Amino acid sequence: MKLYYSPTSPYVRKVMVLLHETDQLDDVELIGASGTPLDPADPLMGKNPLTKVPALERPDGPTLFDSRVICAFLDARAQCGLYPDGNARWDTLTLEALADGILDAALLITYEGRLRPEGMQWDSWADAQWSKIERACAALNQRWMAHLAGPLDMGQIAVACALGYVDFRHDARGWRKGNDALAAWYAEFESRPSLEATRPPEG
Ligand SMILES: N[C@@H](CCC(=O)N[C@@H](CS)C(=O)NCC(=O)O)C(=O)O
Repeated sequence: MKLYYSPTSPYVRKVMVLLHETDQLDDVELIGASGTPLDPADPLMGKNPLTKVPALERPDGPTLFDSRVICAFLDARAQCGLYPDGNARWDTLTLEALADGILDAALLITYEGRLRPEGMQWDSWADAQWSKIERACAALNQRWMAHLAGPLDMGQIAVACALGYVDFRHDARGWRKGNDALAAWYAEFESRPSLEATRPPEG
């Protein structure tokens, strides 16, 4: 299989952490495909019409996207149970959606600052995206700590990748304030070898 990837993409990181945790790294060749909406990555043309990473090309089926689909596929392939059966599955999927929502908002702030010409940037809009992240972090801190402390699942991996990206690009906004339990959980979780091996490079 070929994984179209970017080393700084937090969505790709979800997949990479899963590959580490489920011992499937050797089954995937990494193909660099960093791009932006303004400058789509060439290797993704014909693979993912949305020209986003991650995308997973398979020898025996259509290319998969997005990160949630790829993670569910790879987990099923290795039968690792990172998406549990029964009622717990809906909690895991909701937690992953919450984490991806943090990422979506954080990426929009990044694009606003990096891609939009300076005179056209709109601080209130970026602040409104940040409000989503604040509400999501508060929800994690208040309602999801028992789940985060439980057996490893894809929801936890997604939350760690989301918080890692917020640290990476928007550290100055200070997501830890008022979220002590979440910050303590993250401090421990990010020391897992799979998280350490996939930390984004500076820049
Ligand atoms: N919902 C998608 C989001 C993927 C995404 O936005 N990836 C970014 C990199 S972090 C990208 O490829 N952006 C290029 C673009 O938007 O054109 C997923 O979960 O995989």
